[in-house]
Amino acid sequence: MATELKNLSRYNPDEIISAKNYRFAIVYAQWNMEITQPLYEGCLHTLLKHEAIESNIDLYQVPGSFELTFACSELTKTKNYDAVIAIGCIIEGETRHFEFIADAVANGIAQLNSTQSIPVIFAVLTPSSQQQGIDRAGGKHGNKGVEAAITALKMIAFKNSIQNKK
Ligand code: DLZ
Repeated sequence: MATELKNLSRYNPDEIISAKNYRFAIVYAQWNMEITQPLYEGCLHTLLKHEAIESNIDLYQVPGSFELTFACSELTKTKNYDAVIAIGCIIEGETRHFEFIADAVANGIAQLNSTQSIPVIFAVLTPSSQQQGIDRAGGKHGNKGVEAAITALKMIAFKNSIQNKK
């Protein structure tokens, strides 16, 4: 799945619901912050651009991507958010640590999505190099944080559409 061929940072804003009535949590990992920070900023600016109210967006930090699952799990259980957005960047290293962390967080967040009813958006990059991460955090391949915000709004719209059919 080549992300360079599917850059969702470019989208039609008219097709996206207003974020005005919704509450968001953005959780980002402090590892590789030179990448997670612009991802978080892109995400935040996009929610605000779509009329989210600043006081309805809470920011949380965790040490590394591995901790994102715990944080998102707590946030879906204890707070009244409409969407939780998990941001991390795991850069491939010389050992298999990369695989363990990437698998754990992908599986952890997938499990949250199938066991509770708040969408948890997966904005965790797994680049082979720092440059690949930078390219996707406001660089030549867009900003995956922007895409995460749009995905959150699309999932809220999806949930609304199901509830309206009840
Ligand atoms: C330990 C570690 C390593 C080697 N690499 C990364 C990384 O590239 N990106 C990331 O977000 N976190 C990394 N971590 C930290 C783990 O996610 C976690 O914080 C520690 O293993 C402690 O549980």
